Amino acid sequence: MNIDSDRLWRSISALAEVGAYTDEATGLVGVNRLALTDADRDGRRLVKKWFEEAGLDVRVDRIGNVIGRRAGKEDVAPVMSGSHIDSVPTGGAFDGALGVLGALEVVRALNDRGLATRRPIEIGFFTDEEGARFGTDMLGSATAVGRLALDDALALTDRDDLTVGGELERIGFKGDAPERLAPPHAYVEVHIEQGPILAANGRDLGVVTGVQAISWQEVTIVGKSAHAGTTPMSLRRDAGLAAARINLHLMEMIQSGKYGGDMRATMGQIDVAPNRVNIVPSRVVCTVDLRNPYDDLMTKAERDLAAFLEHLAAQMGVEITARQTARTASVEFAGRIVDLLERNMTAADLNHERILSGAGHDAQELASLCPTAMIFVPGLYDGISHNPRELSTQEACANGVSMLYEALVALADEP
Ligand code: HGY
Ligand code: MN
Ligand code: MN
Repeated sequence: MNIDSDRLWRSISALAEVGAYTDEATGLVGVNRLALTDADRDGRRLVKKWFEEAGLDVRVDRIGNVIGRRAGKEDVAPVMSGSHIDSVPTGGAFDGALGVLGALEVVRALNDRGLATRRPIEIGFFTDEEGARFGTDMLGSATAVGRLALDDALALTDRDDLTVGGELERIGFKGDAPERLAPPHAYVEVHIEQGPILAANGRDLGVVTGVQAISWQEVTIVGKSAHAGTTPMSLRRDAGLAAARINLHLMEMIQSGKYGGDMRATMGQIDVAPNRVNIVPSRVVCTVDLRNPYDDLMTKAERDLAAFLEHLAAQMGVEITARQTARTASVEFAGRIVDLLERNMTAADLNHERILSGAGHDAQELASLCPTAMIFVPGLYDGISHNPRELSTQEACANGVSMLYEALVALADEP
């Protein structure tokens, strides 16, 4: 095999210890490296050290992305790979980490062989891909490609009103390298699938053709706190009930089929105030995460939801405001990179299929700069992710990273 499977697995296991926690419900050990926390800082330090030990010229940019450069024979546009090492609070060892450590393993394998490539190879991890703390996903990579303005990104705040800029400063990763990337020659990312398809179809790997549209909204509902015992139902302005009706309406929208058969909706965050047993809730801040492979159906769903919120506010006598916190259209990856990955997997006798990504990834941002595609590695337990049960096998990860090696080396020798 062109990479060292044991070394890859050791790196994945070592990084998984940073931010490790025992999940109360299951007793499983998961990963909590929420963006720009001390755990993320420790993970960043570890991986940056590994980058330096691999002889890379490492830079930290102004949004905290960390990129390592392996010089090529010629100083031309690099081939790039990477992902993220921040996690959701209930994460696993593979989401993001596999892409960063897989890219590092490719560099380490090239170093073992003393193999020089025509083009430089750059590998890295992008800041706050998850968006679970500061509210918008792919923060670092979106800033690197210019979809988000640096100052807006630095000013984003978490629930405690701490800013991205302040937290980058605090953990020592507010770099001064320019964050805007010059277009790489190509970008390839390996990632765990985070879904059930590849394992169900008995595939070794997936060739990712693109990413579905993503829409995140923060919905604020303002009603009136009142006594739970004395206040007649007809006099209530119950923000908690309004949130429940919105959540139910999301399910009814899905079941209507009007937005296609693949739309997904999630109310992942529900903060209720005053949050006491005998007080009618006066205020709820909740989130709506919509996903749809089709942009037109996503736009239709957003529009219909906005109309429902207006109707519900009038009907229940509450105020409802919605703030868009993330919005990316569907992205189609480059056919020539998809074809290259498929050819390599066929040559390696690895059973594969084309797959659309249900999750967002840094690759979808890089796709606006250069020819881009992804390799998916199947997960176990229906590919569960954003859950400490997230798991893949050493063999599957090695297969994915081996195909990453083939792709990066081929692309790095292109004229
Ligand atoms: O939400 C997503 O799709 C990704 O995990 N950030
Ligand atoms: Mn990820
Ligand atoms: Mn994730």
